Amino acid sequence: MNINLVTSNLGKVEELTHILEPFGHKASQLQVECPEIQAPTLEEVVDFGLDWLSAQKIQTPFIIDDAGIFIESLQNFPGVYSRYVYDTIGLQGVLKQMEGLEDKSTKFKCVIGLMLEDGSKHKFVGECKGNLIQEMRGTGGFGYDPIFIPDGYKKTFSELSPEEKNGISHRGRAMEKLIKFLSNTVI
Ligand code: ITT
Repeated sequence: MNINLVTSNLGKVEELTHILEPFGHKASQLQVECPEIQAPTLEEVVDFGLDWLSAQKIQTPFIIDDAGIFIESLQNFPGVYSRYVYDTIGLQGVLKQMEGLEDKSTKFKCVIGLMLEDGSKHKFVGECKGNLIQEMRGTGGFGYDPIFIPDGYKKTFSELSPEEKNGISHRGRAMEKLIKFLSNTVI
């Protein structure tokens, strides 16, 4: 199946393509200026995005991906504001907020939205728990990857190979559900 990936984030394009291609799906990036809504959950952002893009008659099937990092000792901040925080105070600013905080438990969450040719909308959710560290490590991945160590690992997402990250990440888990769904329901 040819699937459009509606995102401006090249890191996501790489990861999503890497996951889809072995299953025979061809992925292409589509950059569309989509209005950012303020909503309390990633799910609501994705619902809005699917409806808005569908109203623009974007070629189906397409996928959108909304993700964020939820830091427990900061009451799950930045969450839905992860992009804004990354673009403003950056990783250094986040690390500064974490100084002196003992509990660095954090999770990544990803919600993938899929719009099919028949107009049906589907959402797939994946999470990955772990801890922040107080410095940046590694060169791979993107976004918050250099400061996040997934549970059970000693390396940051940035130090893991793309295969290793996809195998355990929030996005990888959400995509596993999407792939299973596609193989069961679409010819
Ligand atoms: P699109 O909305 O165009 O898809 P975006 O970069 O705005 O791209 P998000 O709102 O989903 O994407 O991402 C929020 C922030 O979280 C942003 O700064 C991302 O770089 C970061 N992020 C998302 N997924 C990530 C991942 O797997 N690892 C590290 N950071 C991630």
